[in-house]
Amino acid sequence: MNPTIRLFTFVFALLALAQSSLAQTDLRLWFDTPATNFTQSLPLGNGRLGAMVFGGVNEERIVLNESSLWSGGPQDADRPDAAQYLPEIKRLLLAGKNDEAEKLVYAHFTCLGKGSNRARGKDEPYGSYQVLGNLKLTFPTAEARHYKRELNLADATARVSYEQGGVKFTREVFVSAPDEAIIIRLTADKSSAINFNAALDRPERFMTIADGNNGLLMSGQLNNGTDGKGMKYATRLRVLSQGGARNIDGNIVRVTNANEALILITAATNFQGFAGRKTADAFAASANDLAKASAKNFSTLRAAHVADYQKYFNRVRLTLPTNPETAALTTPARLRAVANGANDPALMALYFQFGRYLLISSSRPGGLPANLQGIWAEEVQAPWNADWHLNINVQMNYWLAENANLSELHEPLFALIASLEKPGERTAKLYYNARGWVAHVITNLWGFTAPGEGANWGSTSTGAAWLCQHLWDHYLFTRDKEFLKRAYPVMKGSARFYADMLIEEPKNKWLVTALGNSPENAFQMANGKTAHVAMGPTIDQQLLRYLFDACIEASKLLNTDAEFRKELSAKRARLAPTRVGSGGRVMEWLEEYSEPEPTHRHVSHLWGLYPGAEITPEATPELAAAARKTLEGRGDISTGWSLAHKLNFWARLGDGNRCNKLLTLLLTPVGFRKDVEGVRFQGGSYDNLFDAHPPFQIDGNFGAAAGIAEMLVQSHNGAIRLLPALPEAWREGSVTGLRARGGFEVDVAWKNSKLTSATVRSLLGEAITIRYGQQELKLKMRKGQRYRLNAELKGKR
Ligand code: FUC
Repeated sequence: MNPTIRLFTFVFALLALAQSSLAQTDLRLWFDTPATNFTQSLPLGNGRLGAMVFGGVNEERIVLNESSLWSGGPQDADRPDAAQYLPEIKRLLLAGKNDEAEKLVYAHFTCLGKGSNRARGKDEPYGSYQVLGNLKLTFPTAEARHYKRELNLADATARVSYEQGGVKFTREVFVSAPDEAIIIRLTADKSSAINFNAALDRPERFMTIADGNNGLLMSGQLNNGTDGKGMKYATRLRVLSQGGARNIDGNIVRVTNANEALILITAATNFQGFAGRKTADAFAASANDLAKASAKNFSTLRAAHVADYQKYFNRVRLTLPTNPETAALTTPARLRAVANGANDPALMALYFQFGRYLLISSSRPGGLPANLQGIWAEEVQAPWNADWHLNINVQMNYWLAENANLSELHEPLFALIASLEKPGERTAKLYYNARGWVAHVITNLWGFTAPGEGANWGSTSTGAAWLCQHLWDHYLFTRDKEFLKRAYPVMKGSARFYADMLIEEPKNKWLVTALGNSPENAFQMANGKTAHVAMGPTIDQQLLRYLFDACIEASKLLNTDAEFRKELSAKRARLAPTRVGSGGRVMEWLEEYSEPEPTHRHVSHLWGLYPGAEITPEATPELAAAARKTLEGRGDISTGWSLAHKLNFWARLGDGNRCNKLLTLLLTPVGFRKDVEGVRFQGGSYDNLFDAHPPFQIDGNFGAAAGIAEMLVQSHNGAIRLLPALPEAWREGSVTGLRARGGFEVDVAWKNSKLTSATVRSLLGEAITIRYGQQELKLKMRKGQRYRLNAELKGKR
């Protein structure tokens, strides 16, 4: 080789190497074995229908879900005489007798009846989200080789493949939103090779019968906790096969010697509440969907699915350095490699996109919001009833909706919020004798707004305020005035409630919530007793500042409610401020109590740091320093969602390396470590990247994805910050399509840990300040205009 060519070859090789470490992130989760349990199976969904693919060779199990399949039913859980006890509860709180107040709350200010029945509400009126059933496919038993099972986030399809007796078998599974069906195709590379039986079952309350000459119908009715006549559902399966034979044997479909088979599954319930299909007849709806889907061929179904999915998914691309030593490993092995110290930023990029994938698959406009497990559950008694918890969890599910460019998918949460207004008005009246509406800590499909059954956790009264933050934040991102017109009355109703329930505390004459509860955390009083119920916990005050500000602003924008605005402004000015305690940490309550559990998973008093924005390093450096101390005191180790919350906190504090540490903890395989830094650690990731509380709880997946976006671009308080929390390990990379408040779309690229270029597209034509480190640029673009800037924030339109 002549020297010039050699030099070129060398340079090209170098370039290729640099490229390969930054290649487009592999968007696959994959395994070389079938799943032996739920948290190894692969989730698919269209927002309403869910499927978890186990991929067994001799028996395939696919767990089926339908998002409205809840037991329980509407109930009156409000105590009619609760308000009678409120004056005495307040008196005790004002006198510092929180433990006595808490006793009274237990006796008279919880919900009526069993509430969530300590998270086991399936046979109570509260109910539980339940599994729809299992599809079981049994195949002739034989040894398999070259087994592979994968979920590709690029096309939202799961694939299982293996070789048996020289024949390569493949299964493809996806859940189509346009065709409202779960679609499974079985193929082989030799003709007449496909043999299987298909069956449908569920743990209880089902009957499966033949449906025509190539299908099954599984139906039943769940317990409503009163007369047993709860939700009705129907699941239908149809097998379309080519070649060979097909017949029905009782409640089994048998396929023999086929060339190819297509299995279609549809399902519906008769839920006609605030969102979802609203079909009175589950039998008719599932039959209708099935008839429509089976009239199309596989490639038509597949093309429609991919196009529909990609219109959301492809909006954001994230590329982080690939580690050649881990890139080729199966997903579980990759998790273990990272836990053993390997650096794998690309796995974090995959985890980010997995979060986006899960939201696209579990939350679609017109549908129900993602619950504690999204839409995926294999039990009839799901953990915590897989309900909507309002003291962080359902909100965390939606933290990524706006910044990760999935704004429309936020809508199911708004539908849930609006649905709570009416029952919440009754709760507000009966408990607090207040105007407006309130929701506490838990809610279900049935409009539950009463306090939870335990005073220690169920008495947080600012669930509604936290929900309303999502309405305003959606407006801040989109500036959608029509939306604001619909959302404002709901926000106003919530603000009205709190405006009524506030009381004046004696020491500083601040206005504080009463009663309140800093989510689920206990404190020790001077008398040595432990309590949870308090007036004016810090989180409440931060939430109300946010809500009142939002209502004041919105009422101005909509030119309405001048009187109410005045009332809110006056009360807002008197809300207890966020304060720093003698230990230099943010105070969680009005008093400096000692804490029985200093590492408690909730870090509620930093709500103002994230998702709120009243604490920032720029505007409130002392509070930001106190927030740091608070986080150091709490420690990093906790449940999955708590790790995700801390990730967002550290992103706001601008500490990229700490974010990287939290992400590494989130990616630690469950059970891999017994303790970290001397603290018992159970959280992390399951093999399928589902977040572990434990058990599986999806909020951590969503919260972590939001946090990764927040590490790269932030947009609170009127400025877009580029790369505010970049870890050293993410030396180079790029992201495109993140959203910023004010209607902006942002792309960023960096090298050697420094910004190289960014593009800001203005969708609405608003003025904006761009920040990178200490540099600042004020920009005014026209609607639709884009601005490309370099590392010095200099650029061109
Ligand atoms: C909150 C948390 C718990 C759990 C539950 C579903 O109450 O405090 O850790 O995540 O929700």
